[in-house]
Order: sequence, then C-alpha cells, then structure tokens
Amino acid sequence: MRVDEKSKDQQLAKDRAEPTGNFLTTDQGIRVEHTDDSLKIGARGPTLLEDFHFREKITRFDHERIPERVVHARGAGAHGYFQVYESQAKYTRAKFLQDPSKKTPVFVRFSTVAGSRGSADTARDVRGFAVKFYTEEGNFDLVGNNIPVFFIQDGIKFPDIIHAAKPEPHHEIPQAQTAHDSFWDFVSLVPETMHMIMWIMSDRAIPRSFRMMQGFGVHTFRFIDEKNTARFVKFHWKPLLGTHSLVWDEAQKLGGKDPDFHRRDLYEAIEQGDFPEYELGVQILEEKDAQALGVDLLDATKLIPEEVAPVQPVGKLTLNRNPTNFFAETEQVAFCVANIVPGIDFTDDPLMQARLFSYLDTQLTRLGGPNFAEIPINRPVAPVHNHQQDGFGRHTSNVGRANYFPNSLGGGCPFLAAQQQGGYVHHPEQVSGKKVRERAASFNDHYSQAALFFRSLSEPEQQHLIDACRFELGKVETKAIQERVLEHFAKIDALLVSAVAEGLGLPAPKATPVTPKGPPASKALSMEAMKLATPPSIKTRKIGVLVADGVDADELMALRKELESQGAQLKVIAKRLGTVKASNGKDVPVDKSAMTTASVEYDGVFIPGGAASVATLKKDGESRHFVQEAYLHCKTVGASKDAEELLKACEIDPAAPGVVAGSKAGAGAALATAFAKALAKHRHWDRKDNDRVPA
Ligand code: HDE
Repeated sequence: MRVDEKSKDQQLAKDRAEPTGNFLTTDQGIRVEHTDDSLKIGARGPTLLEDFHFREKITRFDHERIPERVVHARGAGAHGYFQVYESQAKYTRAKFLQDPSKKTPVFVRFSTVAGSRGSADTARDVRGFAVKFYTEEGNFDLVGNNIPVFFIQDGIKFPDIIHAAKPEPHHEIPQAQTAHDSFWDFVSLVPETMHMIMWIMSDRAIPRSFRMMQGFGVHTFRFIDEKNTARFVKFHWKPLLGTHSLVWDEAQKLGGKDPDFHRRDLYEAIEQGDFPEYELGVQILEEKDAQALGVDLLDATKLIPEEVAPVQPVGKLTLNRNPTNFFAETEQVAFCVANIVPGIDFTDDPLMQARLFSYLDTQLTRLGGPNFAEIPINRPVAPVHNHQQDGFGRHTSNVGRANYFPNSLGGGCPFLAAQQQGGYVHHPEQVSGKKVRERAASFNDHYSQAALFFRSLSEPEQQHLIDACRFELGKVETKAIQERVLEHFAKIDALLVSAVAEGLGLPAPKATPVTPKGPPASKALSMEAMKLATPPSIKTRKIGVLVADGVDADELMALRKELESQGAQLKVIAKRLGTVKASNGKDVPVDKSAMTTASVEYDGVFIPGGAASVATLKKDGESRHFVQEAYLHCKTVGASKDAEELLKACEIDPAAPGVVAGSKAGAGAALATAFAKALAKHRHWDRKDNDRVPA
C-alpha cells in the first residue's frame, strides 16, 4: 500500500465535524430549536424529564472527563512527517526507513512526567518525546524522553519511583516538582538513580522549548536487516534549532505568568510556519562488540558516549500541523512501546520489558476499554484485519461469520503473512538460565556515568546543577535524607558534594569520586559544548522591545528588518495597547501591554532611542524590572546610544558581556546586526555582576 505524508490526515478528515453552515442537532441528528431554557410546565414551573435535549446536554457534560495519564499527564501534540535521508537497508528492513522520497505521517506528543494535566509546562522534570509513525507496515511508536537514561534499571521499581516523585499521598503536595522528602528519600536509598539525577538537576530539565530539546529512545533496541542479522541500536533526536534551556528563576516565574509556555510556543511556531525539525540519528552496535563496551546495553541507567559509538544521521522529522482538537488527538493518543514494525525488535532490558506490558494495560483504563486502537488518532493507516471483536466502544463491523482461526467458512481469511509478505517475525534470540529475581552484576556501577556527565558540563552548567540540588534538597525537611544523598554525591565529584553540602549547611562527607571508565568527558553531554558545534541561529527567537511616546521609529525599523530577516520575532511592548507616537510623528503599533507580559517570555530585550521614550521608561519601575530581569537571566540586552541612560538606571554596565550598546556598536543596521549576533549566543553566562542587579 502507498502511504504518504497526507495519509493520516485524510483518514482523520473522515471524523471531523464542521459546524459552519450547519444546524445545531442532538446526538441523534434531530435539529434543535431552543437551547437556552429547559422544557417546563409554565415558565416558573418544574422541568420535565421528557426534555431529551436537556438530559442529553447535561449527561454528555457530566461525562466529559477521562482519567489523566498516570504519568506524563501534561502534554502537547503535533502532526508531521518523517523522511529518511537514504535507505537504511544495511541495518533494517523497516519499510519506512528505505525510500528517501517517502514521507511517513507521524504524531508527536511532548510531555512532563510528574505534574497533573493542568500543571505548569516549565516544571523541572524529564520531558516525554513520543513519536507515532503511521507506516505502511503498521504503527511504530518510539516513546522516548529528552534525557537518554532513566532513574531505575528494572520496571518493577517504576511504581515506587513515581509514587515517590508525585505529590505525597497524605496532603497531595507538592504539585509537579521533585523538591520534597519522599522523592529524595527514594533517591537516597536507590543509588542507581544517580546518573539520571545529574541529568534532571541539569538545565536539560527546563528546556527553552519543545522545539529545542533532544529526544532519546533510552533503551537499546534491535535493528534487523533483510538477512535477519540483528544489531543493537539506540535512537536519538536532535533539534535543528539546537538544544537550549531556560534558567531556573525564569522557569519558576513562567509557571505563574504563562503555565502554557511550551504548549503555546509549539502551537504558535507551527501556526506561523516555523515548523520544528529534528534529525533522527542512530548509534549502531554490532552484537559481537557489545561485551567490550564496558557498560551493559540492557541497563537503561547508562548511555553509550558518542565518542564510543557516533550518532549516524538517518532522517528528519518535521512537525507541520497542529491538532484539530486537543482532546480527540493529543489526549486520546495512545503510545505503546510494544508497537513496532518488521525490522525493529526489543532487547531484554528489564525496564523495557515492563513497558511492553504497561502501556496497553494503562490505556485499557484511561481510554475506557479494549477498542482504543479504533479511535481515529490511534488507527494505523495500514489495514487492520483480525478476529478481535466486541467490547466497549467497538466501531468496526466485522463482515462474515468466521471470527476464529483457522477457518474454512471465511475462506481462511484473514490469512497469515510470511516474513517475505511483511509478517512480523521475532528475532530468535538464544536464551537459557535459571529463573531468578536478581540484578545482573554488570548493572552495578552507579557512579561512573554520573561523574562523566557532571565533568562533561561547562562551569556555568555545573553551577546550575549545583544550584538545582541546593534548591531541591534545601526543600527536604529530613536531615538524614540530605545526608544520605551527599554520601552518594561524594562518590561522583568533589566540587559537587562540597558545594551542595555548603548550601545545605551540612558538613561535606569526604569525597571519594570514581574514575569514569571510557572517555573522561563527552562533548555531546554538554549543551554549551554542543552550541559551539552548531551554527548559531536566532531563528524563531522572540525579542521584547520597550517603547514609549517619542521612540525613534527608524531605529525600531532597522532592528525589525534585521531580526525578521534572520527569522526572529520582534514584539513591541508599551505601557498600554494601541499605538505610541514615534518622534517622527508616526504611530507605532503596540503588540503587548507591559502588564500582560514579562521579560521571561522573551529571549532578549532591546531599548530603542528617542529621548522622550527613554525618559518615560527610565521612570517606570516595570520597564526597569523588565531590563534588569532579562540581564539577570543572562539574556542579550540591546540599547541605542540614547537608551544607555536606562541601562545606567538599571545598574547595567554597557560593556558587560551580551550587552549591545549604541555607543560602541553604532546605530541603525550596525547596531541591529551586533544585537542579532549576541542573541545567537542564547545566554551570556560570563556576567560577573549578576548578583548586584535585582530582578
Ligand atoms: Fe513511560 N509510561 N514508563 N517511560 N512514558 C507512560 O503510558 C512506564 C519510561 C514515556 O505522550 C504510561 O499511556 C513504565 C521510560 C512517555 O502519551 C505508562 C516504565 C521512558 C510517555 C508508562 C516507564 C518513558 C509515557 C502512562 C518503567 C523513556 C507519555 C500513560 C518500566 C524512554 C506518552 C501511558 C504520551 C507514558 C509506563 C518508563 C516515556 C503508565 C512501567 C524509560 C514519553 O504506561
């Protein structure tokens, strides 16, 4: 069958209901003549049970909610397509990885893990990165995260870690955060969590955007080629916009000012045609080489450094369409690790094995029975024929009387497919051994890769990680838990343990850091190091421009021209909506009133000249706060020569890193170019006087 980029959309279109130009009806298609008053005996009399429209409307409302996901409840989705760069036949026979001219439709859902459905997007947390490929051979779900490792090694511990991370059971506090006793109690008692703890305390856990984070399949999978040769594979997604993060203060403020920050960012980018793109890459490991790696590929708390196995580019994912309806698509989508296609297979990773069971199981409750694969967003574009039947919400009306296999009454149909006909054949892995409840000795080293991660970070990244640990553990009330965590940190890194202990006011245990096996550091683990490797870009970045009456419109124009030519967005912010009067008498439209926005919603701030405008802003506390806060968050701050007065009022040195001031950078196009260049650095961590400036 021919599957292309449009296949899934065409299938979904059949279930779309378009109200425009149509009458209001009941669920039975009866046209409704009045929907504002219930049917009564007299205008002030009792309501009648026979009012079917009233009963139906209320009943349907009463049953609108379904259980939220037990984890990853908060999320946002998008449609798109995937295309390989060249055939991957040398590794896999999966059909969607063969033909570079083919676009396979996909649906992606990004999520946080711990918070409930209404929680804030910017909580410190792992992000889910789940991709459903609607391939011609059936659905393949790559249900990954934005962190390449996991907290635990065996899925039997998943309920424990999640119970510990979620709000505590007696008072259901705190929401969407791990800064509480029960989470750290578990962590302190389970050292296999240490590597993931490093990641989750790092800036990775507060991404700038879903469009700017990596994704990982986490587990080791298998690729199977046409000759049935199996190789280990690890999946990676790399965002083409680079990997960027927020700062913690910003993330916390955004939680209140715009709890939908990531959801909105994704939605708006797609609406504006700035389609998020991610490169799929694979690390391929020959089975015979696996032993020599020094880490067990079945241990999901470990990664394979890219220096050991490079990530080979495979293809590109483009997200180009927002869901039509959030509930129908993003909420009802059901990903399952067990959904794989010929050419891809599992491994014995005990975390993965638990997931193979859990997803379908949880969906039976969440989506109300066994027929959720028939919900439009979940339906494969590949044809489905089998003897599964009945149950709540069944849509398919199976034809004929032969609902069993084998049968002769139905002509033996549906019939079996041999491997050559696309039948899924499991990799015939050789296994033998005793039944035991044991952890493999090869899973034992819990500190080496935690140390590798910490040591691979740049100094500012390490400092952020230390601050995050001080924050999280600082909220823990039980001293013994803090002390136990420090004992683990002592085995990771001397700086880490001493700095965190200092913040907690506790004596640092003697550091006995492990020496990481393998490379001493890995560039791919540091976002700062990766930034140096990717061409700097300001594409899709948002710049807040502060103006008042008397602003220099020409400077504003020059800035707009430069930024927009590089794909960034400029938002004019003033005291009130409407327009401000520029110094040349023209009206400048205002995009946002200062009251409805904040510096945390922008990647940089610019103050154009115009003496009257600058004088007004200088007197205005809200404007000064905007500039100071952006500076504190290490964002690019730009000011025309006249506007440097405002910088002075904000105690900002015009010569500080990432401050682009007119007296040095010039005016008009020159200033705009210098500002864009500084913006492309994303943040300027080397500001020495940050603490001096209040935010
Ligand atoms: Fe999940 N996980 N998980 N998980 N997971 C779910 O399935 C589970 C794990 C991930 O946007 C649930 O339909 C177990 C690792 C994502 O809809 C549930 C274990 C990774 C999503 C479940 C893990 C993930 C989920 C809840 C340990 C990264 C959201 C609702 C063995 C590789 C998908 C649902 C979406 C969702 C179980 C560990 C990623 C309960 C038992 C490791 C992205 O089935």
